[in-house]
Amino acid sequence: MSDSELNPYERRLRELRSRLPILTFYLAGKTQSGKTSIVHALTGRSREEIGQGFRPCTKSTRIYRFPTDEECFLQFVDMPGLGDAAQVGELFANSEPVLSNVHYTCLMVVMKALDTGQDTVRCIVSRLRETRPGVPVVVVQTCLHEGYPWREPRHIQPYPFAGNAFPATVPADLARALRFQRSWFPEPRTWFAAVDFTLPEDGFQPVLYGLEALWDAIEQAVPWGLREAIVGTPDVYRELADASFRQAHPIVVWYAIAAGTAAAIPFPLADLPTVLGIPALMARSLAKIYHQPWDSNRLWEITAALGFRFTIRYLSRQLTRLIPLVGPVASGGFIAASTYALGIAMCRYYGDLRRGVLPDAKVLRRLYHEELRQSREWLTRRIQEGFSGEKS
Ligand SMILES: Nc1nc2c(ncn2[C@@H]2O[C@H](COP(=O)(O)OP(=O)(O)OP(=O)(O)O)[C@@H](O)[C@H]2O)c(=O)[nH]1
Ligand SMILES: [Mg+2]
Repeated sequence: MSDSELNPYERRLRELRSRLPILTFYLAGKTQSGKTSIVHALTGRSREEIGQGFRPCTKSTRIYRFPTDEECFLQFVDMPGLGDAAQVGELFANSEPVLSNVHYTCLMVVMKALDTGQDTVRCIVSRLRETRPGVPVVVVQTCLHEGYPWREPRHIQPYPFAGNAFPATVPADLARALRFQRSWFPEPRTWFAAVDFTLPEDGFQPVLYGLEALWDAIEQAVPWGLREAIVGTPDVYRELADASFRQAHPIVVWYAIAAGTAAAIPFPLADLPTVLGIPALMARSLAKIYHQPWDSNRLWEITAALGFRFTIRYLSRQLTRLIPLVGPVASGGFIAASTYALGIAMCRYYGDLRRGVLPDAKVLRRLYHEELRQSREWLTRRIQEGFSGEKS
């Protein structure tokens, strides 16, 4: 969309984007090693959507932004067909346009558990260690069942691959192969996860075997609260879980961070018009996901019922006084948490409408206040990151 087609709030949001923190995963691995399957498992998006979503970025990279190109707090940079070491050297330099935002970076190395020919991938890791030693590395070992001696589609339970000392339930050859691959990466700030992300028709249960271990590795490598941002807290997820909510939740997180960041820009530059415009933009995005008509009057009904309008008006009047008292980041955190809680209430509202149920104001208020309380701390951390420079 060109700038002239945007409304003033959208235009301000576009300007604000460069300040929003983004987490970048570089995916390094041979073709067919399972890179796209990992993006699918982490984001819940279908393999087709992800395949179409990857755009060429540089000569040797493609990029997939999540949840959308515009509303993005996470991006995956796929490095397909890296043939030789010379290309690897260029890679990080060539990717600088991707790295213009304040962000966290993590290299995810993907290899089939039984594949011992990994020279290029090993070269990528050592090159990265030289140029950017702070970047954490997560090594993902895929296709575990290729190392099972039995024929039937059956995984080892309980999941035995968490540490490096595998129990006797792991076939000896598979254990040896996994340990051998892990021995290539002795440096600190390296985490490992063994997974088998099969297709439903393969007959294995669970289909995403090892996903918990992968999340654990990611949370240790990049303490960003990424899982929370993608799927929500267990409470909110239990209450609202459905396909639309999975789509909607990361969008809500993005708007919340955007609103908080706009509010936290040191006064007198604090971007209040953007803060005030965000609820409408967020509601419009959510209405689309829930296949509901967009109607701004409805939005003002919900926000009034929740006390959200009061909060924002109050804050915008008080910001001059609040910022010196609690600081811009804490004020931003409060705005972010209010926006997040409003977004969650809207998901409930639109979800009810879609099911043909009349939304209950009491339920919306309860959700709003619960989420306001629970989300403040982690959203404030995200905003803090946006203002404190590059992390890795
Ligand atoms: N059994 C099993 N199959 C997997 C796993 N990961 C990926 N696959 C399958 O392997 C094939 C390739 O997976 P992708 O995720 O597309 O691999 P990729 O690295 O993105 O491949 P390119 O984009 O071609 O480089 C697909 O058929 C996947 O279903 C895994 O952990 N276990
Ligand atoms: Mg792929």
